[in-house]
Amino acid sequence: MMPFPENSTIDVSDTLARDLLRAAESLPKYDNREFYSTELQASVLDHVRAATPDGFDELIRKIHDRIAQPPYCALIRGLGFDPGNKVFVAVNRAFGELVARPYEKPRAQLVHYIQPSTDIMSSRGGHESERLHTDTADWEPPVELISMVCVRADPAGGGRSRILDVDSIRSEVHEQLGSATLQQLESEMVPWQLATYWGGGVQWRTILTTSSVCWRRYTIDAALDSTGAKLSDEMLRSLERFENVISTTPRTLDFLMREGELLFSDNRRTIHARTPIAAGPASDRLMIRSWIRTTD
Ligand SMILES: O=C(O)CCC(=O)C(=O)O
Ligand SMILES: [Fe+2]
Repeated sequence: MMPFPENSTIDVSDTLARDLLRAAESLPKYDNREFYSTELQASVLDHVRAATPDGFDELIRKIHDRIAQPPYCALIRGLGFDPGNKVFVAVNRAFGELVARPYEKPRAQLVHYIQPSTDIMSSRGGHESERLHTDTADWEPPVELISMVCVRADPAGGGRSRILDVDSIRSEVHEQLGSATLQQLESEMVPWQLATYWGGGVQWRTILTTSSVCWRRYTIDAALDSTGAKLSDEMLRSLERFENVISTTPRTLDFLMREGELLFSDNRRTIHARTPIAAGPASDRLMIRSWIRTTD
């Protein structure tokens, strides 16, 4: 596997980090629930940005540039984060509206707290987050952008981040499975079970396009179960082989996020996972994530 590419990382100066943190800390404390308001998100953005508009805008522009190029993600080092998540919300809101499933503690909040104790087990073994996937594959359309900050890494070095981009996926599928399978995955639609809080139902879409990927086997299986819809044996075989290719390719990025590092990834052009955490709920690993609906 490959390390995170150095040219997709961004280092923030101490001065910029300090100015943004100070501006965020001068705001009142907001409850996580209040951040569902996109107006509040925008006012936090305006306030934090106002501390140093040029520095802030340059940082956002750099992140934008990195996400637009393969491997469609960016790792930002050196930012300082407040416990009330206002720096996090401000930086994220510069890209669009922060969105989440309806409020429900402990897992569903506008700013998501990802901890081993609330991980979802996979019926196929391990945890769902350990398989490469698209986030919100059960939304139509799935969110465009994911942002995640590491508050505490797993002390034992588990929970390494993995990212695989669509260009690498397409090349691997082409090389390992051939052009007919690549074409099949671009043209044959599969059903996706939509979340009950969006009214349920099923959306049909392809796994690949020339510039995007959507993958979460669990969501496809749920749709097949709920509708009784059938895919051809050939397509089912292609899905197995696809999963095998993506889970074994050496093109996957593999890296450990450290405290204070912020990762942005394009949820349409990458799939991601994390490695297992041996101590399970006993690990105090904490990641904070948000989903961003962009307008581009
Ligand atoms: O824990 C992580 O690093 C990522 C988890 C994840 O991908 C998810 O919960 O969707
Ligand atoms: Fe995820």
